[in-house]
Amino acid sequence: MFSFFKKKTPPPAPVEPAKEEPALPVAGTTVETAPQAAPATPLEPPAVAVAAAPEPVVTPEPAPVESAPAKKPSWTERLKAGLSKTRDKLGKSLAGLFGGGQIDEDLYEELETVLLTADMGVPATTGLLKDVRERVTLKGLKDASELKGALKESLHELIAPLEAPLSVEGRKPFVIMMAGVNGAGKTTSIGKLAKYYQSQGKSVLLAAGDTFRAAAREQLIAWGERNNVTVIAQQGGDAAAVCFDAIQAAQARGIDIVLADTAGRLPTQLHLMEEIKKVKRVIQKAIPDAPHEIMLVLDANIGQNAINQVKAFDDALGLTGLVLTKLDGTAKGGVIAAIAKERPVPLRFVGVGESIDDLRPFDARGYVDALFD
Ligand SMILES: Nc1nc2c(ncn2[C@@H]2O[C@H](COP(=O)(O)OP(=O)(O)O)[C@@H](O)[C@H]2O)c(=O)[nH]1
Ligand SMILES: [Mg+2]
Repeated sequence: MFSFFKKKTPPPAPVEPAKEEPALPVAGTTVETAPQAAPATPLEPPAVAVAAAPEPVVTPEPAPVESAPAKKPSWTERLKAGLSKTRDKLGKSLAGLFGGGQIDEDLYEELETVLLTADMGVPATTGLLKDVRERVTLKGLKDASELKGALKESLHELIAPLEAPLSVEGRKPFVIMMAGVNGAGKTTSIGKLAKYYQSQGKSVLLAAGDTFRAAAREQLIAWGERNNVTVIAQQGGDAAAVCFDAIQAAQARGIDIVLADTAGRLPTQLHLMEEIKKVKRVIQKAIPDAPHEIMLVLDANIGQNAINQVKAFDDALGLTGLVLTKLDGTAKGGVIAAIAKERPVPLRFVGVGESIDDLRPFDARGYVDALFD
């Protein structure tokens, strides 16, 4: 099941980037997990497949659990359920506001507090209030019950530009590089995205670019085996080399999409930010216009911190897209409005759970409806 390519090259260059990286930065031993001849049922937990791995397989994170196949709730229902905490917080306060009575300054003040509490941030909140006021004046609204519609429209207008679905057409392979802090959901999202694209008939290859922790590599390898996806990994290699190898393998095999995992890092860890810039540069050596997508994965629970992360990673890498995970279980779903206002990088996907289909393209209207209705 495994094939090993031993590459007799000198040890890896130090992480500190030289001005010019070698054309072919290979190091360590490339481990490739080929798809199994008889594919396991997608999403089923691994049976014995992982036992054949060259090292003991560590499963650091719980495997995605498939929700009951019988009556699976629709995505809208799951989005709504996922956003329930944000909605509870917002909705409870808003229900009081929209209950009736006059639209007056007190009401606007309360609305301001509610929006700030949902982590929309000051700039977005100020902008939304101004917009709502204009709508109220324009339409001659008097009653507080009419305010909800105005707010929904304002919010939709604000976040609609974030709805820009990722097109993976026109490039082969289309290279997607993931970035983000530890635990944001990068590896999990790669698994979900691999399934998402496979279900659209695309072939996918994964690059185990989180080379800092052996467990991270094993997590991706185990996932790939379970789901019949090739994973390119290296023992003792560096992330740039793994990604380079993965792209070459994808080119050789006519693979449609390469999903490159990377180690978690904080934007304040400058040496690690340099390291991920190097990963990007080395990917460019394999394909000059790659990576075609640089995605920052954000945990919605971090609320307003998301803005700082988006700005820092965008400044360092030039982000082309975002994934917002864990909208379930957070009351901070309003952070989408803050991103739209302060650094509008397209929000490609949102995650509302650990199950494999809990990641979907962002739909601004669906989000607003799930929040208010
Ligand atoms: N509830 C929930 N958990 C998630 C979501 N996305 C990822 N996770 C969990 O977050 C944890 C960290 O994910 P992981 O992909 O390993 O993060 P990484 O360090 O960025 O690669 C795991 O337990 C995942 O199952 C999501 O959308 N909702
Ligand atoms: Mg990871």
